[in-house]
Amino acid sequence: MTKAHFGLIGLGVMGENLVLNAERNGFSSVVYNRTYSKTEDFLKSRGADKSISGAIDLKDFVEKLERPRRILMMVKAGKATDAVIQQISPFLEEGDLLIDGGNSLFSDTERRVSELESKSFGYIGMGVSGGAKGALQGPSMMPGGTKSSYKAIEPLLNKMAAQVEDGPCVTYIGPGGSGHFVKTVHNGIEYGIEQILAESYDLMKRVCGMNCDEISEVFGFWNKTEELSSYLVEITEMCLKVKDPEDGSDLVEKIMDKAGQKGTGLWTVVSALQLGASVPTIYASLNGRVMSSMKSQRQRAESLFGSPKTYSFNLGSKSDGMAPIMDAVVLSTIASYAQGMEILRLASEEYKYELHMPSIAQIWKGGCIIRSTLLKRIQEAFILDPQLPNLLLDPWFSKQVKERLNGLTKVVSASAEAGIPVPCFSSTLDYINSYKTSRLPQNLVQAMRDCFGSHTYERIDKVGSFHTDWDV
Ligand code: NBP
Repeated sequence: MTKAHFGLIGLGVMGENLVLNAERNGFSSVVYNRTYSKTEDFLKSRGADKSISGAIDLKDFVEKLERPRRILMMVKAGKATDAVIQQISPFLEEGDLLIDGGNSLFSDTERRVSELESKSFGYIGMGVSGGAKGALQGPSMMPGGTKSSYKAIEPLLNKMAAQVEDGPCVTYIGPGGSGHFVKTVHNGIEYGIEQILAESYDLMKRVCGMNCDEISEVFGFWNKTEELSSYLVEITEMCLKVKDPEDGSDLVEKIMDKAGQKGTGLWTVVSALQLGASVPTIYASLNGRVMSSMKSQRQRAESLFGSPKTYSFNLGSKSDGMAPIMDAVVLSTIASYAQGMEILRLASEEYKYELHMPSIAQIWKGGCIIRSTLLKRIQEAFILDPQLPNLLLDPWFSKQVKERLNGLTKVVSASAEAGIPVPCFSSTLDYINSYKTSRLPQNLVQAMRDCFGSHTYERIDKVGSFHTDWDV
C-alpha cells in the first residue's frame, strides 16, 4: 500500500480543515484522533472521496506514513500536547518530524525542541492563525525550530498557506520557540484590535444613539479605507447586521458581555513586562476582558453608583465615518501593532531569535485574524529602517499620529465626561502622549526612591550616581 505524505493528529475544528487543505494541495494524508468515532465520522463526511485515510491507533498511524514522517499535531496546548508526544515517540524513527500547530506556550516549545532534537527527531513549534476558514483556505503560519526541520516541510507549508502579492503567508521564523512566541504576540495584537472595535461600537451606541445597522454601516465605511481595511473590521460589520431568528432583533445585543482571557493574551502581557516593553493598549484589552468577566460585581456597583447619564456629543456623522471615532480606532490599532512589534524586537534580542520584522508583517498580510492593509505599511516601515525602534517614529505612521491625535483626544474626553469606559482608547492616548514627551515626571519618583531607600539617582547636568539627604 502506498504510504501517505502527511499525518494529522487531532480532528478538532483546526485539524479537520488543515488536513483538507493539505490534501487539496496534493499531499495524501492519514489522520488520527483520540476518539476514533470522530475519525470515522470525518472520513464518511468531509474526508470522503479524498486521499485521506484513518488510523485506529498511533502505531497504525505511523506505519501509514512515508519516511521521514511529517506529522502535524493540532491538539490543545499544554498537557494534551505532551501526552501526544509521549504516546507517539516510541513509534518514531530518526529524522521524523513532529509539528505542533497548537497555541503552545513558547517556553514549552523550547523544551520540546531540545528534547525531541536530542533524540534525532525534528520538532517544529508553529503558530497557525486564521480560524476554521483560514485553516481550510489558507492560514498564516509561523514555524520555529531548526532550519533543517523547517526545510523538510517548507514545500507543504508554502502550498497550504494563504497567498498575498509577495508570496505565501509562511516563513521560517527562527530557532526554538520563536514561532509560538510570534503567534502569541499576534494574538495579543488581536486582543487589542477586538477591544478597540468594541469600544467604538459602545460609543456609537451610547453616545451617538446609533443602532446596530447604522454602526455596521460605519464599519463598512472604515473597511474601505486604507487605514482600517481589515478582516476584523469586515467581520464586525457582518456581526452587527445579524438578527436573532426568534424575534428579528439585533443578535449581538443578546450576547452576554463576558469575554475570557487565558493563554496567548495573558502570555503576551507577561512576556512584555518581562522584556520591559511598554504595551498599555494591549494590556488594556486584556484587562477589559478581566473586568467583563466580573459581571455580578459590575451589576452590584451599577446599582450602587448609578448608570452613566445620557450624554450626546458630536462625534462625527456616518458620511465622514464618525471622523473622531475613526481617528481613535486608527491610532489605537496602530498602537496595538506598534506595541506588538516592540515585544518582538526586544524578544529577538533577548532570546537570540533574529526575527525579521518585514517578513513577519508580510506573513500576517493574509490568512490570519489580524490581516489588514496597515500591515503593508508596517512591512515597508521595517524595510525602510530595519532598526526602527517604534512604528510611531516611521514617517507614514507619525503623520497619522499628527493628523489624528486631536480626534483621539476628543473621543477620550467625551467618553470620560459621559462615564463610558474606553480602556484601549485612553491607554493609547497616554501611550502616545508619554512617548512624545522628552521629560516625564519620573525625576520626582527617583527623588522619592532616594529619599526613603537611598536608591541614588542620575542627574541631567552631571555624570555619575548621586545621593541626597532629603530630610530638611
Ligand atoms: P480542540 O482543542 O477543540 O480539539 C483537539 C483535538 O485533539 C480533539 O479532537 C481531541 O480528541 C484531540 N486529542 C488528541 Br488526538 N489527543 C488528545 C489528548 N491527549 N488530550 C486532549 N485532546 C486530544 O481543537 P482546535 O480548536 O482545532 O484546536 C487545536 C489547537 O489549535 C489548540 O492548541 C488551539 O489553541 C489551536 N488553535 C485554534 C484555533 C481556532 O480558531 N480554534 C486557531 C488557531 C490555533 P477527542 O475527540 O478525543 O477529544
